[in-house]
Amino acid sequence: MRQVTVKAEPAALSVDLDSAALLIIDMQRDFLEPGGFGAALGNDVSRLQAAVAPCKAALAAARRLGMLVIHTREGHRPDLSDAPPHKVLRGDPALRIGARGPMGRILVRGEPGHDIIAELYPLKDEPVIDKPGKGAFYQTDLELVLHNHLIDTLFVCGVTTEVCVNTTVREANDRGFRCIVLSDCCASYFPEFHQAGLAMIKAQGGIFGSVTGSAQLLDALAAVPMPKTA
Ligand code: TIU
Repeated sequence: MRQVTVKAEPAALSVDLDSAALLIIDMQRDFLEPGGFGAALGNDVSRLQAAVAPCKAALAAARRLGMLVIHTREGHRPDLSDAPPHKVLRGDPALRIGARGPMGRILVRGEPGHDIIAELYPLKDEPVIDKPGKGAFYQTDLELVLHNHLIDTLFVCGVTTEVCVNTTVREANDRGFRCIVLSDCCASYFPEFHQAGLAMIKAQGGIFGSVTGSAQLLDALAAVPMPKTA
């Protein structure tokens, strides 16, 4: 047990780092870079850049302490058989899921745009969960991976705050996982939705989870010794 106290809202939390994981949601080129899915939906993708440096700092701290780090990616099979037709048919046909863009086929697994941005690229031993939906538990083995690692608490980063982060936090909460969302490690194309998305999580005594910042997490982790290597 490596117990730390993390300042958070609505209240400070005691966390055993050996039962905690860092979950980084959909920090993919398709959402953060021009020419991908986020841009195809009409968004200003530069708004998501704010989350990159805080995510990088949280990732470095988690890796230093040997915490489990899990990455997710939203995307579909090349034949789109796992993509609901109404999701595919939305928007301009030239910019739909499966259409060719500057980073390959939009939101399709194996294409350059589907991959995680270089700054946060997963290490070989870090699980990457490919998910067809917004929630990271839907039609994936994330819950199994967490149970096998005896994880009960998730520090959550990623994009976008009100879409894939919120959906995943709600799914996690119903499955008994405690979520601590790192506010500056998340971002939205809509600043007001970012704020509202965080407010919804921590309202009512933390109805879906807690919210804190990367600085509060780094403070809590600063004094923790690195794990003993075998
Ligand atoms: N559009 C939007 O805000 N988000 C998504 O479509 N997916 C994720 O949030 N990852």
